[in-house]
Amino acid sequence: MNKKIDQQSADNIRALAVAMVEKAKSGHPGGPMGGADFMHILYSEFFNYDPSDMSWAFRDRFFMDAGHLSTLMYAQYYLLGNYKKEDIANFRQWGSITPGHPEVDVARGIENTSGPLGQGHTMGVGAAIAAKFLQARFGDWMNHKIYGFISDGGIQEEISQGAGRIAGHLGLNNFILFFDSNDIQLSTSTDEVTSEDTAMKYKAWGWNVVAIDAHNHDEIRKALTDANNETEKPTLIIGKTIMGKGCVAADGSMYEGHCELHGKPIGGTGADYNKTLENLGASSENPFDIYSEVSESYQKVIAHKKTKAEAKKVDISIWKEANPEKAKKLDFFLSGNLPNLDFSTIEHKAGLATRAASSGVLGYLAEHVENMIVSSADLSNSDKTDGFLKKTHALKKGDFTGSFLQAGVAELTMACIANGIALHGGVIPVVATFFVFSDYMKPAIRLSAIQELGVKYVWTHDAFRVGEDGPTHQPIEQEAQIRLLEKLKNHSGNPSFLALRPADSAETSVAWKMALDNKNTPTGLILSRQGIKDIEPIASSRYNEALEAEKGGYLVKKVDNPDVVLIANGSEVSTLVAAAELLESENNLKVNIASIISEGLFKNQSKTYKESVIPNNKPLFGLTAGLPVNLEGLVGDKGKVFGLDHFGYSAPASVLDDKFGFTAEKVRNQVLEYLKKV
Ligand SMILES: Cc1ncc(C[n+]2csc(CCOP(=O)(O)OP(=O)(O)O)c2C)c(N)n1
Repeated sequence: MNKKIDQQSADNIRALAVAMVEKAKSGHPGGPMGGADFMHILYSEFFNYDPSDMSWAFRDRFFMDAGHLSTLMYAQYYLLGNYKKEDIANFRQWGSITPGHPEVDVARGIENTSGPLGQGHTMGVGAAIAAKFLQARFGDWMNHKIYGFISDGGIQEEISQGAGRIAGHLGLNNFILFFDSNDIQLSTSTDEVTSEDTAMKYKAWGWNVVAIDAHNHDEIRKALTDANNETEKPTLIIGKTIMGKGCVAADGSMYEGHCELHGKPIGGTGADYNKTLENLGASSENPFDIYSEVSESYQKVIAHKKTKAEAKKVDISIWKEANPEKAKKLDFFLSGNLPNLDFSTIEHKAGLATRAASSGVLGYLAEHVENMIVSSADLSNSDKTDGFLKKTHALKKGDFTGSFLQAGVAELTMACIANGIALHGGVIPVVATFFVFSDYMKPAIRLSAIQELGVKYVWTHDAFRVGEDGPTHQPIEQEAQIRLLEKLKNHSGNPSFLALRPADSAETSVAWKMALDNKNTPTGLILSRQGIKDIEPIASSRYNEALEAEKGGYLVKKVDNPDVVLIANGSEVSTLVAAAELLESENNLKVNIASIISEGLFKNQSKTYKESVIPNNKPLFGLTAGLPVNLEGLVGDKGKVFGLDHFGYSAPASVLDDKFGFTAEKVRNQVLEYLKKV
């Protein structure tokens, strides 16, 4: 401990943050200046990781909530050798590895993408759950910590209620959240928008809460030491900080604590850029330099961390030798590979709702995939994740041997937790709710997509056939929204989401297979509430034929030279089968039917394949219980899509089918009308 060097290090971080924002002419200097002391003490004295092996599975994790404070992380990891000077000087520029808000980059210490306030620390809660899950199976030697960093904005975001409740309820003592409490936010000071007692709020959720002066290094040390020793509860360290700590005006007076320091280069505020750098011990000619004494000190920090990690790795290899079976299993979990699964062996009763078929698959997975956490937002008996739950038990405080997370009614929190579980690694997250409530999850789905995480979303009650519950519970426009993500590429150049709406039980088994095989993007399974007549196999077994869904779409009914090709996904495929029977028996028409489980995946197939399913020289008719746009891209200008263009109504599902025109008879008539015009 060297007071002078600690002060210099924190000041160096402040100066770097100020300089990065000034050069980029964009960013947030004031917050990082306040949080610098905490970061330096955390990273130089507490945070365990191996600088030569950044993706080491048993490293501590740092989950940033306040993504606008990315300079804080870049400056800190620059001192730790993960960035070069030019990276720091290129903050927020095209092609740089220091973007405006951090994106997942584990090799450099960036564990999560953050920016939308509130989600970052909730991902930390997810990572803490994953760590506890693994610890319960492999032993307490696996005692790494998950640190979170949150600001006033994140504390105010509604999601912090879900994260706080769940972390407290589960007793996540491995989660340590630092709250940079500077009482300033973007447009106002906090007292203009809130009068809550944040400490009491977190205490009420079962947290250990401590308030400190977070510019006082000894207080930071004590808080972190106590938090690390906590055995029962997550810890919230409320660190009082000063926005723009260290800023100086042109006349040499201090210029700290001002709202305008939050979000613009300090040269454009009452502070003076050069005077501030000078006050922080930096040179205005070389503002991106690491001070020589700080550099020396950090070399020692890096060496010490390596030595500590090496010692821990020796302990781990001793454990592995003594526990070869467990070690093998642990390595397998961490590899991200799947065990051998044979979905063809899952038997479904006839005519199941696809949510019920999914329940059967989940029961199979509960017996064959040991590292899955399935979660439901208080709907497990409706979304049928209870098929999994029946074979395990829920996670609870002090007992993480189960594999089910009862998230309570908190869809967004649950989805963010799933992102955090995926980011941690070693555990596959599945989250479930009604499809209409995917609306409550959108911000997290978007981050699953950006971060390229293999989260599995299970959405049941997929259409107006929810029935009596009425328009609030009947999804209409949701499929169109989710399918938009299939059209949006991630930074690896792939469709950022895989949306699967299976047509019957066999396709549901295949959809689950596809979901598990899809490790690099999120997958959504869109499942029916009502029973569906199974599709008849054409030649072989129904499951084998349904495997063609892996190409995104295929023909479930095939004749030579059809008069019309009918197109749908999900339960509308069986409606088309019923309509086709009428068209063939009573109207003497020849009909093909295509089941397109994922438009995005289908569009990526070869032209020849696509044309073998949806020919461009035949009349095309699409049926969807959602907006017509769901199928317009498949049917094209010459075809016709029958869908809904209004919200649902409260009535029994069969009545709605009739009123909305989704009976076999009415669909047949629609097809005939259409054929008259082509
Ligand atoms: C969900 C969400 N809403 C709004 C914003 C825009 N935004 C960025 S920072 C901020 C408030 C910043 O206040 P605080 O969290 O206290 O950070 P500090 O001022 O201490 O830097 C807002 C509203 C955001 N990033 N995320």
